[in-house]
Amino acid sequence: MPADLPRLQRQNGPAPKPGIVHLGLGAFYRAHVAIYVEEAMEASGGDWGIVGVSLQSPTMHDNLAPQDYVYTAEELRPQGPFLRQVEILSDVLVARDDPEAVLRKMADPGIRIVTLTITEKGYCHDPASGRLNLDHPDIVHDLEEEMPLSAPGYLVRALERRKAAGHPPFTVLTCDNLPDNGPLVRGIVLELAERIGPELAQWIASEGRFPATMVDRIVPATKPEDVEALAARTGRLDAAPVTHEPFRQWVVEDDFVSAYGNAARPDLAASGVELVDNVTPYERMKLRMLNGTHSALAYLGYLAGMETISETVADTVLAGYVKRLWRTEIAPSFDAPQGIDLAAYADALFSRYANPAIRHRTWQIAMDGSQKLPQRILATLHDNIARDTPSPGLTAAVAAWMIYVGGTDLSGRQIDVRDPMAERLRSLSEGAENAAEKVRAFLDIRDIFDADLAETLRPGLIDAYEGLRANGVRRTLEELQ
Ligand code: CS2
Repeated sequence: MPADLPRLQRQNGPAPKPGIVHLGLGAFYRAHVAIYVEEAMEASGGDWGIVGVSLQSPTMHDNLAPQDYVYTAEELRPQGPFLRQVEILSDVLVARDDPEAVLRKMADPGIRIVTLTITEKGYCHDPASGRLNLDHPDIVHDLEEEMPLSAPGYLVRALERRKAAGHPPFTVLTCDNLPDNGPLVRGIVLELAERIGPELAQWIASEGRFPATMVDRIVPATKPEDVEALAARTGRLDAAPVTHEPFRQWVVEDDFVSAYGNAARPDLAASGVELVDNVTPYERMKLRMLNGTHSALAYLGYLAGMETISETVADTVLAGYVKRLWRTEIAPSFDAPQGIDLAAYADALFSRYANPAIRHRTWQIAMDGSQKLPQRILATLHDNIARDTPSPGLTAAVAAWMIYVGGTDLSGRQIDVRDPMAERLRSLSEGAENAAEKVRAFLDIRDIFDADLAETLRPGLIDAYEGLRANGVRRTLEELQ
């Protein structure tokens, strides 16, 4: 890091008074929700400063504290970057180091919303059923101890304190790419609360609010070279900038805790948030059209030796593949939200993927596939089977995932697989003799595949797995045309 430069500083006066606690302070949130909230406050006021919480790592705190929690958001426009200094964070806490400080802040009546970007695995649920996983070690801990480890644990214990103090609950606003994310987190919180105290669960069920949301902006992980390039450009050190594409979308179900009246949420519409009664059609479109093809391109692209998403769509075979996926396998599987033309949506996605300024690594998107596959790809496969429509492209994507999590690429090199199930997946693959056995072993994981889906997918998956291993990615995909 270029340490001899002056540090970034706050420019617009003192930090705003907080109204939001955010769990899981990563690049996505800082490049998306935080900017919407800052713009809403600029437009209409209110106390909507954000206290960020990292559940595990002190890195974000250590990078941001010396610059008073301000950071640069670098919008990667094709004609060159546009810089914005974001000043909405008022503090960053590290839950692992000081859980009491986090609970105290979440219980403060000035906090009216708790937002979450904890990634799929942070919900400690079973991805196939959407229910709380009571065997998850953090949940086992949180049921025994008052100081939680898991995000659901923090939500329940903080709500418990608010109930005891006679304060209304906060609205829980999940911003993760999960299907029906609001009802999902509500179910998880209620299941945990029920075990801690039925009265608490009843209070949360009647007073709490868990609006669903659809969030969208491509935000690659910040790399050391991004920090250096920015410092060279501005002459100031920002240890934690974010880079992001120009596009953004946030659709929010307008259902916040009513006790706070007009102060229940920032004026989100003022910053372009779409407030709707039902987020599900938007969520389904985004998870299937964007995240589904992102994951497909990540596994197939990685196995084809491609480092970034823009490299995958610059290749004619993969470009043809993803366009066909949208047209023939994904778009026909669901009803578009009213007024949206899915062909135009797919064209826009293609241009977003092709932006060469965004270096979004296939390896980054390939992480945590066991938690992502069900809502991104398997739900589409399920609906296509019900409609009797073949899905050779999505099947090839699932086969590529199976090869990827087996831990060895098509040339025999090791893959650094990051997934909460990584060890189990690798040992299943290594313990099976041939493609057919490997596919069968993966399909038997009920946390990911339901039994009927597994049965129907098996023959096609074995063919695709063998095809990819024998002929490589490009030839296999060419043969699908
Ligand atoms: C990506 C998403 O990493 C991933 O799995 O598919 O982070 C994607 O970039 C965002 O959902 C875009 O809104």
